[in-house]
Amino acid sequence: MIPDDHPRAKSLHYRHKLVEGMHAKVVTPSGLTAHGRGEAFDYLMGEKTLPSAEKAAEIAVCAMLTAKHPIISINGNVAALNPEDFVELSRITGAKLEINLFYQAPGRIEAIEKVLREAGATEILGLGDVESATISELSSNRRIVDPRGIYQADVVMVPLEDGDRTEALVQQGKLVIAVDLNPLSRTAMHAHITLIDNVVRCIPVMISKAKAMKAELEKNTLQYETLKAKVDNYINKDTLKESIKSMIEYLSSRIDF
Ligand code: PTJ
Repeated sequence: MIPDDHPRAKSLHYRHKLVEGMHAKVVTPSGLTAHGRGEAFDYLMGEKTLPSAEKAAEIAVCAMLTAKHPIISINGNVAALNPEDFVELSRITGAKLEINLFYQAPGRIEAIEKVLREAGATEILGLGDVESATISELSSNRRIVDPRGIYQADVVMVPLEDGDRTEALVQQGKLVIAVDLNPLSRTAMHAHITLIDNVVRCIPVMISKAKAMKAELEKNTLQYETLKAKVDNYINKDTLKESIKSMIEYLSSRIDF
């Protein structure tokens, strides 16, 4: 039980979700280490969404709304942290949810499916109900994909990812959107659009941007061509550089504590 007035209540709350998720087979034990690494980078940015992440979130939504076949890849950590947000983002953008795991173990896919259904998901790919397809450039378990999902996707969102798959998906000509608190990770550097932020903060930001853009598209005050142009003109390296600068500035501001 975490007291509400604990100075780090929010952070402990999410940590607790991961531990519970691990007991329920949703999270792999290595997921706890990955979370700890993420927490450390989150400290360096003051645990807030940076302006560069806001910008990347906007472009990511533009890419999803203009995609022919967008997919959101779901792993154990995101299923434990904020499944409702991913279900909502999927509903608003039309990007389907596909479970894709690095660490496969009996019962994990079913445990994650249960969490997603409880969060309101109606259609979930990657359940193994059809013969799987393979991403030949990959040797990890992530190579096994759903032929109706990641295999044929033009835009793939990979929140909290390991580097190999991002590189393989890029090699396959797909546009990759990553969420990673570490601006120096291979995923962050190889993706086309990287949100340097915590998934629990930036998915709600994406949802509100998607809602606003869709309302404008419906009113004809915004055109799909404009969204496409924003994606084409976006330079991910600038986002990475800006986020690193923000971290340095934040750390410098803390020296006189
Ligand atoms: O559920 P599975 O089997 O698919 O496995 C999922 C993990 C996350 C264990 C697997 O993909 C993995 O090992 O990932 P890595 O290589 O540890 O990379 C995870 C990256 O996510 C690191 O760069 C972390 O800094 C970052 N990260 C951790 N927590 C968050 C995060 N980024 C955004 N939001 C977070 N909450």
